[in-house]
Amino acid sequence: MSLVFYTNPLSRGRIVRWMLEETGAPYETRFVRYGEEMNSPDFAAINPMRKVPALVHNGRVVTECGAICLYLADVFPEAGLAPPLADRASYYRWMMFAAGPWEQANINAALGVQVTPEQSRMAGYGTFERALDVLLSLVPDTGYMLGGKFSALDVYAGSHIDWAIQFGSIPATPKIATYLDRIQSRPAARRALELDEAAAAEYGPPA
Ligand SMILES: N[C@@H](CCC(=O)N[C@@H](CS)C(=O)NCC(=O)O)C(=O)O
Repeated sequence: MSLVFYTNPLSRGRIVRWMLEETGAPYETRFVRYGEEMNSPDFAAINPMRKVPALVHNGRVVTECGAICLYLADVFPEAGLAPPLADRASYYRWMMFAAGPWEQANINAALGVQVTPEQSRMAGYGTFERALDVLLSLVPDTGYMLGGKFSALDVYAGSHIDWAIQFGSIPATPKIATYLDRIQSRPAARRALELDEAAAAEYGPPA
């Protein structure tokens, strides 16, 4: 079994690192520096978008954080990170919501892109406010986004919520902070953070 993780420690790759640590599977990390290395023909052959993260599993490439999380949950079922097949409606629904509408809403807000009411009909996320309301409706008072069991949705959508707080897009209410603490205090989440923090100075973005 070969599992190679291409990432930069200061990137969305942190989501995938956490997910990899949750699976417990052994993997090799190859750090990719921003700029020349990420735009090199070698890396473009893996991800023509020239972005991290990317995963190569037994020669097969998976890119896009959300897709990688779904993929890892399926490839390592013993880790119990995906609900049973018959019970995946909310799982798929909210993974895709976080990867599509929410991500676009958040990035546009961060870039200062405002959509008019007419344009919001065409924008997949409608308005930032509505997308945010929906995202935050996933935060549970107790347990996890899908109920009593932690899943890849907590890794992925939980990371989006954490990043939105860090970027100043949303406030950290006590309920959100309690939920984030619940998921981020997991041993796998802590290990993942330590690994990326340790590599950040050497491989982080150029000054
Ligand atoms: N939609 C992609 C986004 C990946 C992405 O934008 N990665 C950034 C780092 S967080 C990147 O590699 N940027 C380098 C560049 O564009 O030069 C995903 O979810 O994986």
